[in-house]
Amino acid sequence: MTLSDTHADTHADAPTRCALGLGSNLGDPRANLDAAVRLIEQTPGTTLVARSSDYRTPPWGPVPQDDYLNICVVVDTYLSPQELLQRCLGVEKELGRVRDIRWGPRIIDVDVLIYGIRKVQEDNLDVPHPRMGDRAFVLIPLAEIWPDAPLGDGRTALEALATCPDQDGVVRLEYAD
Ligand code: PH2
Ligand code: MG
Ligand code: MG
Repeated sequence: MTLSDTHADTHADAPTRCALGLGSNLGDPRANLDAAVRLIEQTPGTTLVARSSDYRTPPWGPVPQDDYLNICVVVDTYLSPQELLQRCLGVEKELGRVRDIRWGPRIIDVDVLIYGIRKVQEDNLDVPHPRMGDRAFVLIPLAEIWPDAPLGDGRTALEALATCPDQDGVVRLEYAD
């Protein structure tokens, strides 16, 4: 056991590079994503390193619903994995998310995708996110800002894109303003 294993990450002497996946398909998705990124930026012990472009993505999963806007952000944080998760849930709550249908429409979803090279398997948190390697709505924005992101299965985000299905439906948005 190293010294750092004995301390909460909050007291680590170096921050951990993490990736978060954000999505919205209710209300004003662009405004929701912007508001979520602002809240993430304001998180104590956390620095925003990069934000991807916005992508319009077809809804994935069994629930018929509107297209999503998806982005990824990279942060360096002193928060522990659980603290980071709680912050993500707090951001969702602050923006008015109500949880009802699994995989259903949402004002905002903020998922912890990657926490350094750590594997975390707890009741409420599974990191690296076990399904990100085959979800174009996650991989495309992630590879844009962190191509070398470690997916936990030995592949980087960019490598996984080579075999990721459903990429055609994902459209990078360019705003006039
Ligand atoms: N999130 C889901 C279910 N389906 N589809 C897209 N395109 N983007 C998402 O973020 C998304 C989804 C549940 O988290
Ligand atoms: Mg979520
Ligand atoms: Mg999600």
